[in-house]
Amino acid sequence: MSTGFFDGIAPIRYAGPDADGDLAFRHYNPDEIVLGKRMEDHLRFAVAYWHSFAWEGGDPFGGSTLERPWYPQDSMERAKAKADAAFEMFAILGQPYYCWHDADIRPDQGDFAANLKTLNEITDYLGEKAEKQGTKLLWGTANMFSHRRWMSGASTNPDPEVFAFAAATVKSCMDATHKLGGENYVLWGGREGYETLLNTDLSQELDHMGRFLNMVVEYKHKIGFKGTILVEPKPQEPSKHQYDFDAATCIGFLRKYGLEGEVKLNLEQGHAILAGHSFEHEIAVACAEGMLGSIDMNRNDYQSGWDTDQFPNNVPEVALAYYHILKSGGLGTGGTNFDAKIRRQSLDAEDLIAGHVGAMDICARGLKAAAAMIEDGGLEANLKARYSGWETPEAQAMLSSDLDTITAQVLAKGTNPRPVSGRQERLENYVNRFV
Ligand code: XUL
Ligand code: CO
Repeated sequence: MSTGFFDGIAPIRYAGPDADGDLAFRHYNPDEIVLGKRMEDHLRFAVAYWHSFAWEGGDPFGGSTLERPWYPQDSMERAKAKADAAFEMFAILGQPYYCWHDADIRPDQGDFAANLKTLNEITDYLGEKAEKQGTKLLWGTANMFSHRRWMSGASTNPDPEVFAFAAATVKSCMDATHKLGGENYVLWGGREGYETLLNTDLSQELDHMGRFLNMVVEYKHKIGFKGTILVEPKPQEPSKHQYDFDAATCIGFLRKYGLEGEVKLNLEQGHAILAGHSFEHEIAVACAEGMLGSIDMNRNDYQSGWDTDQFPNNVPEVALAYYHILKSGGLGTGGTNFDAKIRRQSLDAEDLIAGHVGAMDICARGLKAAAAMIEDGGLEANLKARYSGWETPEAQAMLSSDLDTITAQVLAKGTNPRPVSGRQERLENYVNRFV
């Protein structure tokens, strides 16, 4: 049933770079072939249900600013109205995928059994709509950070009853994701961390988190879920210290608990910035280990230092991210999820549409620029030249040698390396020719 919220907004179409008006795609052309594959199949866009439909416009200093026909979000009737509006927006945008937390889609009825009932009911409803419309679930996840029960963590909570509640919650969300044909399942541990070491046994908490994730993987195999299990790094916020700090920390954690072949990473641009990294750094670290799973394409404000979850709007940043993704073979079962929200002053339905349209266009431009750099091969040729010294048999033999032998060779040859330019400015100029 239409809520009327998006009435008057026509489906967004590709109209080329000279299109009139702001509600048209200038670059995102789903059927355009890029490096032998449809643009839509490279990018695999997803809408984040929480920001677009559940978030009411609050910030740390003020409550709701938005008005929506499905507020207050406390009944099954309005949860269904919210789903109706969500699917209307997916259709207007031509979005192939969406993502949810349990708490975004169902009303909160208090205890576990009641929430399980509403989760099952609403996911049946979403399933029928998805089937009709052809919209797919990129991933499902459990919100184990908003309710006060999670304030000291979920799987890392000192209270075993909260661990049990978390296990049951994740099982219910994995079941729902599986039922809807979800292509991934995500765990982001916003409260899996600590506020102060004065009350925290860090080593026990990490062991519990490792065991919990193993249970998730065991359950995935038990139910025959074919999607990918993903963890999403973030250094802090809401916890002061979050255990899944960044890609490198997560990879170390996954190896320690024997999960490196089972779990990949969902990397978010804004989280990379909070960790003091660039997005392409995080992507390159994951790719180097074969652990890139999916991306959340939303930036932070560079001055405020918060997780502001804004739609992407910087082509060079996005182009470098997709460059590393394309180089490592693409997103696989993952996609480009806009874990992004409009600003709290952006009240209108058109603002929500425009945020996504701009983001989709920016990603299309970034993808095309990345593909052009790959086809041109300039960066790859530079890398090959820079490391070409390692192609000789002597250099390769050194890697299985030892310090004594190498030192003797240095003395015998009178080795005295001549530094060569890293050519950074020339490479930056090269990239700027494509973006
Ligand atoms: C929070 C965040 C989450 C995850 C899913 O910063 O990014 O929305 O993407 O729980
Ligand atoms: Co995210």
